[in-house]
Amino acid sequence: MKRVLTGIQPSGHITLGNYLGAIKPLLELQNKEDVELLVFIADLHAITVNQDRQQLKKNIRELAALYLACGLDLNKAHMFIQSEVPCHNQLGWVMECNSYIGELERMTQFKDKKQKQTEGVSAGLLTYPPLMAADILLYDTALVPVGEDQKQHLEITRNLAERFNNKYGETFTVPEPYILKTGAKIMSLVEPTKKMSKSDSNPKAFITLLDDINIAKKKIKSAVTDSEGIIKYDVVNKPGISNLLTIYSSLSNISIPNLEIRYKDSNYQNFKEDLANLVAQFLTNIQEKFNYYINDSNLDLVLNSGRDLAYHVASRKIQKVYRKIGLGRY
Ligand code: ATP
Ligand code: LTN
Repeated sequence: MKRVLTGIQPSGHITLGNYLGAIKPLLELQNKEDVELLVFIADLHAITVNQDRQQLKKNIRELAALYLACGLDLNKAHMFIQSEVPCHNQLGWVMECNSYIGELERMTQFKDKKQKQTEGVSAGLLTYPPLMAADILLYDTALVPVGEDQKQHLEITRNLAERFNNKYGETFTVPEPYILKTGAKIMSLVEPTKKMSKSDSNPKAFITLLDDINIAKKKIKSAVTDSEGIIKYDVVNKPGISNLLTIYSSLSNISIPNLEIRYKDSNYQNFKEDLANLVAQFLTNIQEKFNYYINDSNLDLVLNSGRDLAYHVASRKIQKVYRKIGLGRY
């Protein structure tokens, strides 16, 4: 049985980018036989930048309900909150001690987020990848469904696993990223050469799964395109329309070439109208389910049982790691 694991930060509501880049491939894997999914809310990662206490608490709960609303099957999946399983911090420290400052400073996400920080850069922003490596390696994860932006973090995770295995003997499974061909990098609706990000200061740049339906439709209709008026996929010269084609294709499972044929004689207005309706339909469906799960008292039971299972698996790995290193009295 293969173990599949992924996490999302509760730094805001999940965007269409998060869904298409991380949740859609997760659901695809869920439908295959012989997999066990571990899905978690990466709250320890979220505090690498400033978070408001009340908002963070709310985001954590809403993210849990959103995972379920997206179609997580609890017969195959376990969902938990990262900070409730202290083994993540324990292995995180070990991974930090096996990482080099130079390799962490080269991470694109660190460089980007460092630039955006106005009130000083936390050390956690730099040591984020070893914590992410710990998240993955604790569970002998085989596959990690993520968006394109996390490829570099997966690479460092693989390096850390191999480095540890070489130094202390076989301890960790070396994981593979699982990245879809279409939808792994959804771009901002305002600046289509920039990644869509839930913490963007301009809310017109992203659509969240909990956006008001009419506002979401407006965001699609006002998305930046170009003045050529031809619906053609060309990331370099036409990043805006290419991004909308990617969103359309990922949501409908119609290939981009087929969409180009379908809209050959059409215009941006009609194309955007159809996409806005498709997005609206998708969001309506998720939001109906979300409203059910967020008010369901079972949500806590699901999170409790996910936490217990995660702790059971992860604490055994921690003991093994501590023993190999020579820590304490193991
Ligand atoms: P933040 O803005 O707080 O950094 P984010 O929106 O970038 O957050 P994360 O929580 O960092 O999202 O990422 C969760 C998952 O969603 C990761 O697997 C990531 O690769 C994926 N993801 C994030 N943004 C996109 C995007 N624009 N397109 C496709 N996948 C994405
Ligand atoms: N780094 C990811 C979130 C994340 C994650 C993980 C994803 C933290 N730990 C482990 C997959 C596996 C992000 O938010 N960009």
